This record gives sequence, C-alpha cells and structure tokens, in this order.
Amino acid sequence: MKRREFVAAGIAVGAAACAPGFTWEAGPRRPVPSASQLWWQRAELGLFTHFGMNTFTDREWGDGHEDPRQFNPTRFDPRQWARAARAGGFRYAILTAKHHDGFCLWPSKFTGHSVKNSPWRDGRGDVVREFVDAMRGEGLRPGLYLSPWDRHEPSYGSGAGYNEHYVAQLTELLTQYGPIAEVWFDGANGEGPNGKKQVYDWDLIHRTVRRLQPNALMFSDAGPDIRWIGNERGTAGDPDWCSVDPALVPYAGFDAPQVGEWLQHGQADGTVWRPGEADVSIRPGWFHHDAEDAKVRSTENLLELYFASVGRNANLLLNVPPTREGLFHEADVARLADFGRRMRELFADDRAARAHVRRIAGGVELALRAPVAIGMAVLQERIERGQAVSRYRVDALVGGAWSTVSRGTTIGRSKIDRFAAVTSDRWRVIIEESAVPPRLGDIGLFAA
Ligand code: FUL
Repeated sequence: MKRREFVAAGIAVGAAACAPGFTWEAGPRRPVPSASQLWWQRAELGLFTHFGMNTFTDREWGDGHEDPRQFNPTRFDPRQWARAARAGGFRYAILTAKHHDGFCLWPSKFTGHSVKNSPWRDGRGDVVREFVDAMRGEGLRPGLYLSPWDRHEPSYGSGAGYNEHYVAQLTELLTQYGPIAEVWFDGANGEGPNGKKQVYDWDLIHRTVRRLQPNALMFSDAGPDIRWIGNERGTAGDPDWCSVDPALVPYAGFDAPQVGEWLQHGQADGTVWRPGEADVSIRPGWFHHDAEDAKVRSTENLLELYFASVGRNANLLLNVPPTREGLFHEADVARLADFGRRMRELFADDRAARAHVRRIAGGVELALRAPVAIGMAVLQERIERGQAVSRYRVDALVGGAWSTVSRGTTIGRSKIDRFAAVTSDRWRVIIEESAVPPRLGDIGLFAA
C-alpha cells in the first residue's frame, strides 16, 4: 500500500475545529511507539519455534529430569525453518532457547543441562547460534524465549540465587548472539525441583536486557514493551489499544480481575505504548508430536488468524515446531508457503493506490478511476504519532447515496474489515470518535 498521511479535515487543529461527533480531550501527550516497537508492529508476523527436550520425549512440559542424551536431532537445519518462514511472509522468529524443563539449546556455562551433554554434534552443537544465523540469512530478525520457570535448576525457588542464575543465562544469550529483536518472557511460574516457587526479580531482569541490548523488545503478559494478548488462540480484542496504564499490571504473572481486559483491549487512556502480540500454534501442541501431523491448521484458518490479530492492531506470533529430525514437517512447510501465496494474492491489487484522495469533514474520501467491487478495507493510523481513533465507519456511494459497509472501534497500526462486496468508485472513511485529532495513514481497498 502507498504511504500517505491524511489529517482528517478540520480536526487537526483543536477542539473548536472538531467535526461533530469527535470527543476532544485536551490533556497529557499521548504515548507513541519507540523505533523498535514501530519496526515490530510493521513487521506484523513472527514465527514462534518450540524445539527442545519435549520434541524428543513427545511431551508439552518436561519435568526437568530428562536425560540430555535424549536430545539428538538427526537432520537439524534451521535454514530450512528460515526459508519456510520467509515464504510465509514472516519477519521475525523466536526460538525457545530454554523451556520449563530447563534444558538449554545453547552450551550455557551455568548448567550441565544443555546441548553440550547431548550426543548431537558430539556435544559441540549450538542450536541458538545456528538459529540466529539462519534467520538473519533469510532476512528475519531473531528473538529468544528464555523460560523463567525452570524445573531442573537446583537454585530455582531460592530467591536471589536463581535470579542471578537466570540473569547469567540471559546475559549469555544477549552478548554472544548479536542483536536480538525480542526477548520472550513466558508467564508460567510453577514449582521447581525442590517444590519451591521462585519470586522473579523483574526489575533486575528488565534492566539487564535494557543495558545489554537497548533495542531488544521485551514481551511478557505485563510488558514492558510488548504485552501478551491474553489468550493462546491468536486473536486480539476489539477494540485494541496499543496503550495501557502500566500501574494496573505492574509485573509478569500479576493477577487481578482487570488483567484479562487490560491484555485483550489495552486502554484508550493508557500512558505507555505496549502493543499486543497474539501467540498461537499451527498445531494443537506447541512442540512437535507425530500424532498431530494431520492436524496442521488449514490455510483458510491461518488467514482467519491473521485477520483476527494483525487485522485488529496486534502482531501474530505463529508457532511452527520442528520435528525430532530438526526440520519443519513437510505439512507445515507447505502450509506456510500456501499462506504466503494467499496473502500476496489478497493484498496484490490495492484499488485505492491510484485513487484521488481528499479530506472531508471528519474523514477522507477516495475517488477511484472506475467502479470496482470491494470486499476488504485496510485502515491505518500513523501510529508514530500515537493512536487516537475509537469509532469509525467506511461508506461507499451506491446509487447516489452513501451507504455504510463497515463500522469499527479502534484502528491503530492496522484494522482490516471484510464485508460483502460492494461496487462503487467513491469511498470514504469517517472518523466518528477519536481521543485526539487522528492521523490516518494508508487506506487500502481490495476485492473480496
Ligand atoms: C506457555 C507455556 O507453558 C507453553 O508451553 C508455551 O511455551 C506457551 C507459548 O506459553 O505459558
């Protein structure tokens, strides 16, 4: 889509000029994304890769007593993962460097429970190294998941001792593998090997990431840079604000009645920018299980996930788990390729690209060169200036009268509306309510 900015007519300069229906709230400046968050939101699609001990034990959660000798992929090649991800249109990828069982996919100095005590590459292999190299080789930015919950590590549950251990592992990952786009802090916090639960020192953990890699984005249910969308079904809320009040959910794992709402919808008057990420697996499990090879999501289903996440102002983090061979299964590879192909087809022909655009009261009007059947509108705000729209509608001029084809709440980085195809050469987007004067970005109109 083209890059243009429309400041909806008459609403950019202040309360007096607001079109009827606008709410104008003078007040503190609204939050905006950092450069890293902006890149990340524009990237839209992340690939999640759950790989590790569970791949070999056919489980979802290991208990930490697994023998490292069980880890032995026979044809390990993350370049195959990276090619499949790229074909699917993914722009970043996150690997489970350590899952809850504590088994490390890199040769950490701080535990023996790692690839270095496996037969794979005679104990000299490093999955994290090959992963980051392969992803970068295909133009994807790598990210890493380091489970705070560790069911193997003896110091888990000890307080400061384990926090130091965790930070030491984090430091290895953030100093030995180049730029890491996203650090994924999973919310699970169960009991360790001695039956104790750990109190995580989030402040120390966050400071460590900021110090070592200021451009890395931190994900957790609380943030501080990216918030979990609140479910593992891959769907964002509607509305979905990129802003939240950080005091309401101060740290990962914080439990309060309002957390679900906060995660799913963000907050219109939030003071910090914290866009949502919707994680979901292409299969029933996060790890690969032979028994699920026939249960890979269909392309249609993946497209629905895209519309329910990216189409509602969140990112989609789709998990594709490698097999015991260390490769993506052919069914998953085929699905990713098909998804990428369908996406390119769907968004190939933006009928608004050469439209004549003018500002009108409360919105923008697009005059196409000829009437065309449109079944999908892609709306965007210029989020580098913040998010403002809380109610809008899309109209088409049909038989000399404007008729509304879709309505919505928030827009943000992207809002995608699908509707029964309407043929018209005149379209408009009317902003009915906005926290401050909105700045619309690209508007795309596509066939169904
Ligand atoms: C959850 C974990 O318990 C699952 O195993 C998986 O990693 C998922 C993404 O997050 O909290």
